[in-house]
Amino acid sequence: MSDSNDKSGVSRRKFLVASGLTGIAAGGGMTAALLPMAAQSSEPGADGYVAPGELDDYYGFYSSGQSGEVRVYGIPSMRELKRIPVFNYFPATGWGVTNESRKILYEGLTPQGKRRADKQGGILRNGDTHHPHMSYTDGTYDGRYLFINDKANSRVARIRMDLMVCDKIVQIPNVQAVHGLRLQKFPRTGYVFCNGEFMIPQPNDGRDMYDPSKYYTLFSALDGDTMEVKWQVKVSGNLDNTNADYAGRYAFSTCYNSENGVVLGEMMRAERDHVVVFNIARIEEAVKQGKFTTIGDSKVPVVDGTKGSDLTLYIPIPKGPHGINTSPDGKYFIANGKLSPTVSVVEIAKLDEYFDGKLKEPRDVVVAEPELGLGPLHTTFDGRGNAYTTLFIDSQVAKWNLEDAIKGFKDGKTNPIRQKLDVHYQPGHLNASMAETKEADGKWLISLNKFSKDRFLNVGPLKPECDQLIDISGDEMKLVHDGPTYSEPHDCIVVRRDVLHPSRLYDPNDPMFDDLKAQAKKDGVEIGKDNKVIRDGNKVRLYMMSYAPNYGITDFKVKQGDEVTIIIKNIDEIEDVTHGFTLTNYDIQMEISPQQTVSVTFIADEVGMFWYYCQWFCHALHMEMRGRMMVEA
Ligand code: K7E
Ligand code: CUA
Repeated sequence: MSDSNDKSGVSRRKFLVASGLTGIAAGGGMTAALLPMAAQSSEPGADGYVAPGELDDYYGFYSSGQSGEVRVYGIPSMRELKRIPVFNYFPATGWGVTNESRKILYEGLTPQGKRRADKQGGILRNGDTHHPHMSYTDGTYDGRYLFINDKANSRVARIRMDLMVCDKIVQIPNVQAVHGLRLQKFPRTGYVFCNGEFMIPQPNDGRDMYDPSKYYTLFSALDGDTMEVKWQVKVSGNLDNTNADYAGRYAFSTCYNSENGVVLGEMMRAERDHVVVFNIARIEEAVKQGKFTTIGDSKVPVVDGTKGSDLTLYIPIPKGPHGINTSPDGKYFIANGKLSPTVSVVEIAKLDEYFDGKLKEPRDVVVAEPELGLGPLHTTFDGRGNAYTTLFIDSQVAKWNLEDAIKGFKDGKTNPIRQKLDVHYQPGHLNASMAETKEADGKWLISLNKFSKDRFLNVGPLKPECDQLIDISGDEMKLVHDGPTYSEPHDCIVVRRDVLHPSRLYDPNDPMFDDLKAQAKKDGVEIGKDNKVIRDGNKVRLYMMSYAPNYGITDFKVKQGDEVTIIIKNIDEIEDVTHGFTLTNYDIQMEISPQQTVSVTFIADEVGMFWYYCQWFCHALHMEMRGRMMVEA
């Protein structure tokens, strides 16, 4: 079977439009009404319509806010394809239930995080994902990993793109609320940069908590390969969003609380806050030379990047800047004013000049500051020199031209604004196809709107958000689709489908199964060949296979109080034949996809007979796929 993610998208698309038009000709008025844009437009698929059975051209990877997961969409159809559990508990797959997922959720926690998790049965229950970003090689997506922040419990997770499952989670020490997250784009990822949003007393052990003048926060760099925190930078003010250049030299973060306030009024005082630029090479050098401290029980090197340090540059920016976005040509970054109607354009080459001592004033790096409208939050790009900025208060997306903005900054009259499009309503992030890479292709733009109000059937006080699909391939932005999403994707990236080559089955030789194999070897069992119950004191390990519609073991007995571990390999090799294991009234449920091995451990504390069954519909005899556990007193 050929790879469905190859570059045949163009021909599929042509076929789609051709068949759509045939349908109109043959089917008369009804079909034409369903396909209005296809009939009018010469641009293939400009309506975003993807016919049944057809595949999308792009993947969308969405965060999910307070739901704590990552969602996978097809773009432009806006069809939701998958939810990847990360910081949440997810019964359908057993995330937070299986031994394998619980290890991922636990082992990267800080000592404080482990103490918290221990009190709650070994997991933290909440997550708040904002910023999903895919690993880079040479300035574009390489399809290895997706990284995502957790603001609620200050964590960063990594998702393997071959399986679309999370394989590592680390809690960042010495910070609260990991918010902004972006990746090193060159030469590769490399560093995962993340912002601790809130300032806290350091160490946070009760000593300075009533003295906010002692609070500060840290910018962290972790290694995307090992998921170790390599270094942290102490900063002045707080940290909101972050981004990196395309040369591997700088990262930069917005700050909305340069006042170091702890209540709203204090945080709003200054007319200008700032962007702090991190000079990566200088920070690495300082760490190498031992010019760092550590905080509390953390061993992570912390360098001083507060105002006056030569590791950083503080650029004054009006007022409470939020999003920060690098143009795909690598020349500029844009800080979005939020409380100021302006966005500030910084020329990245001028950062070199500043750090070389050739520029005196930090503001000398700003080359444009166009006024776009009320509440600019985030900006994206089409790869043709245009930028698109969400205006939260105006409920609009503003399209503007970067070179004209720079010209206008000099001559005081060139107007960079090309178009403003109403969106519905209150947009936060927006992202265009491949816009976070040097391969920005300017086809589709998603506006992630915080409020849907009247756009969908009323479902009570808590309503979905409204993510809108906008065609940006032509001179004018065209709104083509409303997509409801539920609490609460902040951000998404739109990735060309040929970047990714997900597996169809698990690979039984994947190192993720090594721990189970080692245990099985000690027990004299071969996973996937044997169905066996091993007793080891009061520990019972049950190894079995699943294959539609059977479990390898349909009856087993244990004694009350035994610690029981169930290890199941799904030996089916047919794509999409997923089995499950649900132990009724024992609150256990997990997924076993083809060629996957999973395990779950529990105490058999309730005496009696308990059915287990397969909860993923796998076969005509799926209802019959079950067995009994006997727990003897
Ligand atoms: Cu909601 Cu990126 Cu967390 Cu802006 S952030 S809107
Ligand atoms: Cu196996 Cu349902």
